[in-house]
Amino acid sequence: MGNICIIGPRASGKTTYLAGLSYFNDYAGSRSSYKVQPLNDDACQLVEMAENTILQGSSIAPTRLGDRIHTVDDLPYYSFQIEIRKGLFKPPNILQLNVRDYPGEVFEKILQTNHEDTIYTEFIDECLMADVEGCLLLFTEWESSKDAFYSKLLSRFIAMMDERDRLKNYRLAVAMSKCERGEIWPGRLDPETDLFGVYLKKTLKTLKGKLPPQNLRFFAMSTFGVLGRYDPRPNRIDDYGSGGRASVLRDSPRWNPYNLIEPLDWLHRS
Ligand SMILES: Nc1nc2c(ncn2[C@@H]2O[C@H](COP(=O)(O)OP(=O)(O)OP(=O)(O)O)[C@@H](O)[C@H]2O)c(=O)[nH]1
Ligand SMILES: [Mg+2]
Repeated sequence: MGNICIIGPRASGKTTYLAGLSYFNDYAGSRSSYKVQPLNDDACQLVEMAENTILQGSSIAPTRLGDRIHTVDDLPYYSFQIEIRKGLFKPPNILQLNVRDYPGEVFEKILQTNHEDTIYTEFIDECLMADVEGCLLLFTEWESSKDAFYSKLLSRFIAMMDERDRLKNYRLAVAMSKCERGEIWPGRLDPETDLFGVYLKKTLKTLKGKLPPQNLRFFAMSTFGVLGRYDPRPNRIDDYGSGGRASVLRDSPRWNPYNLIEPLDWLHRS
């Protein structure tokens, strides 16, 4: 099994994360080494997306709720087998990851959800279904207005977990994405204290106040990463033309993602 949902606001890097995970299908540059094998057509297309877009120095298009998207089933659904190894003599953690690529828009509207909005209620129902192990929640912005908004939004999400009896049996991996950014890169070592405890205090308090500690963990990750082990400059260029929300890879041959697998490994651990 391995139904995990990946959610987060617009432009938090969800689709790029999935493309990066698929492209590095045999990766040893992380604390664990891992292999990723696509199991359906959509998942195979993610590798092409990485090759034709990210590696070419372009940005992946936002996932949008357009005219052709009426239900969650119209959104891409990816299925992979992932094998994670932590050492030669330890058995691998093998998971089948089934995940839908939701647009950030549906996450941001959690507070406004009403029963007439089919796709929004379907989104919540699907994320909190009984066979979903947990959720990877990506954040990238940290202004205090965002902190207040995310905190309220997560209170609502947690209330909906409770309504569905998922409060005590649902894991939440909360990650700061794009952590190659200079001002937050040092905070990656202890993201709970040095990222969430500094930049998203209200959000942190809401989560810790309501969820069992064993089901909540904080991560920092970056699909783009930095230029090298001894070169901590971010491997990205900001694309200011798009309002500062878009960035592209700076040096494709030096693409080394940071910490992509760790949240999945934790979410799937028994
Ligand atoms: N600096 C940096 N930018 C990134 C990283 N990952 C993604 N991005 C950029 O962030 C922007 C948004 O990425 P997406 O993957 O489209 O984000 P999303 O969460 O899928 O957004 P929606 O589909 O709109 O919900 C793009 O310009 C990406 O190139 C990263 O690790 N570092
Ligand atoms: Mg997307």
